[in-house]
This record gives sequence, C-alpha cells and structure tokens, in this order.
Amino acid sequence: MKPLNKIITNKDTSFNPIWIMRQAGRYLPEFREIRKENPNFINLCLNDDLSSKITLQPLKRFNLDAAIIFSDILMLPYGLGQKVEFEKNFGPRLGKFDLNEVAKIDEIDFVEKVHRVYKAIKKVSLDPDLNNKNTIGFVGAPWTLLVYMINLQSPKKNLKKDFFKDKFLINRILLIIEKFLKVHIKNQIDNGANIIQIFDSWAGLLEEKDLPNYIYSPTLNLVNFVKSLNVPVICFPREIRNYTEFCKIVRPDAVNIDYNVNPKEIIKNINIPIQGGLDPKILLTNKNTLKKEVIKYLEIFKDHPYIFNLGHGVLPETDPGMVEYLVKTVKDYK
Ligand code: 1CP
Repeated sequence: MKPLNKIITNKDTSFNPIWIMRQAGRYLPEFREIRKENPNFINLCLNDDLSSKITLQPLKRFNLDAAIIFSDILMLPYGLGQKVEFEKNFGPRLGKFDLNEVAKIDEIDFVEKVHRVYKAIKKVSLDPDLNNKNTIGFVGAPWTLLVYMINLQSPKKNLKKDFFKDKFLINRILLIIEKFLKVHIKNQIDNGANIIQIFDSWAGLLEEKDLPNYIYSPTLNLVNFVKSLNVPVICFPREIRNYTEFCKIVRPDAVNIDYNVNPKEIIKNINIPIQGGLDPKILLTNKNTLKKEVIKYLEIFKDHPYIFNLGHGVLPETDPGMVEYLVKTVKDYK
C-alpha cells in the first residue's frame, strides 16, 4: 500500500508521510533554469517531457512520499478555450469568458487541448522511483476556478464589485466547470494518479450564506465522483472559516488545513485524516525554529492520521536546504 493510502484508507497513526504543496516550483534552481528557457508557462505544463521531469525534481532531492504533477488549476479554463497567460510579477491573466464559445466545446476538444497533462502523469507514475510513492493529480475547486474565470486575474483580497451581478451566467459556468472537472479528474486517474487533491484557494472570500451554492454543493458532487472511481480525495478549502462544517457536509477522505487553523482545536472536531498546517513562512526562519514548529504539529497529531504538509504552497524565496531539513525532521520523528 502507498504511504498516503495507509493514512487515508487505513487510518494509520504509526508514521507521517510528507509532501509539500508547490514542491515542484520556483524555489528550486533546477526548475528556474528550465523555466528561463520556457517563457510560456502553459506550454511548459503541456510539454510532457519537461513537466514530468519537473514533477520529479523535488523527489530527486528530498525523501518525499508523493509526487504532485506539475500542472496548474488554470488548465481547465485553458482547455475550455479561454485565454490564460502568466505574467511575471502579476500572475495569471485570463481572456474574457464567452459562454457561447464555451458551449461549443465538447469532451473531445477539451481532452485534445490538455491531454499532455495526462501523458506527463503516465510518465511520472511509471517511474521506478515512484514504486512506493503516491502520484497526486489535482484540480481547482469549482468556486476557485469560477473566481479566475470571471475575475480574469487573481482576486488577492477582493472580488470585483460586480462579480455576482449575473447569477444566470455564474450558474451556467459552474455547471460547465463541474462537467469538465470530472473529465479532467477521470483522465488523471486513468493515467496513474492515485490521489486527487481539490484546491479551493479562494474559499475564504465567501460569506457564510454563499457557501452551500458555491462551495458545498459543487465540491460534494466532485468528491462523490472521485470516490466512485475508488481513489481517495483530499480537499483544501483554504481559509474557510468552518472546516468542521465543511467536512461534515462535503465528506472528503482527508482535509488539508491552512496555517490559521488551530491544530489542537481541529482534532477535537474532525475525525477524518488531516494534512498540512505548517506556515510556509517558518521555512524562511532558521533550523531551530523550524524544528520546534514541525515537532509541535507532529506531537499534536500523534494519535490522529496525519500527512505532513504546509498550510499553503512553499514560497519562491525558500532555501531548498530548509526543505531538506523539514523532510528529515519529519522522517526522523519517532
Ligand atoms: O514559474 C512561474 O512563474 C509559474 C509559477 C507556477 C507554478 C510553479 C504557477 C502559476 N503554477 C505552478 C504550478 C502549480 N500550481 C502546481 C503544481 C506544482 C506543485 O504543487 O508542486 C499546483 C498544484 C498549482 C495549483 C494552483 N495554481 C493553485 C492552487 C494552490 C494555491 O497555491 O493556492 C492556484 C491558486 C493556482 C493559480 C496560479 N498559478 C500560478 C500562480 C502564480 C497562481 C496563483 C496566483 C494568484 O492568484 O495569486
């Protein structure tokens, strides 16, 4: 059995596997070198030789338990024909969403645009170094994708004022997102992904009254879909104020917590396996502080099925030496 399945399926508490959100990325000089030669980020994700190589880069350096495929949540709007670009020091910039154009796209068109992501997953999952490790596929949650597809750029702290103006359009887009996310998930699993993580990075932007329509209901549909394919699903509703209620309603197999969650409180209320929590900024301090914080999480989760990870993605300015020390600290913990 693969390490993450031992925790999620068997509820093993005798060890803590570790992987790191955004582990394949900008803090690694070997990634930056490839990136320099490949200014178009989407094309880089769609180059399965390079994207599979980038996926494996952190595993060559560190004793991690899982690979997460080097791709992006915005491959979904890209596959639907929406323009998606990544600008330096700005982030994603999307072209206007045209419902009439998108309505013409079928499953075959979508897969044709993004199939190289699946090819990369196949390559990664067949790598002998991954025999005893997980291959994680992922998608953005419907809400977070909706945010990018309508806002057309990162919302940072706020959505545009008229974001919710056209409810008809929003609900149509949500249905389209859900349909193609299922296609995207199924293809990732068919090509070797043995865990699916659903990133809802902007869950924290919603008021409580809007959670059922924009988060609970569409995410529950996806969670049930992944479960029907017999693959565990981890949800990360980042900065949602009530993780307990989220877990009760959406029922993922495991939940990733962000760094504002009090780990001592959460284990009192949530009985499914938990992942993550450590503030990525701790990796910018020093080894002593890092070790203290890591041990704190491991002690709190001593008797709870727990996958070590961060409370959000690793920051680009992180020293890879600190990541190495983090992994070693988790692995040496008894
Ligand atoms: O080199 C570059 O400029 C590109 C930086 C980069 C990378 C390395 C982006 C642009 N995406 C990725 C890869 C990526 N994105 C992965 C695979 C690598 C790994 O985890 O090891 C994953 C899982 C994602 C997921 C993703 N993309 C999320 C969800 C997680 C999170 O960080 O909240 C989100 C919100 C995105 C959108 C996105 N893509 C890239 C950026 C800079 C952003 C965020 C911008 C923003 O809105 O603030």
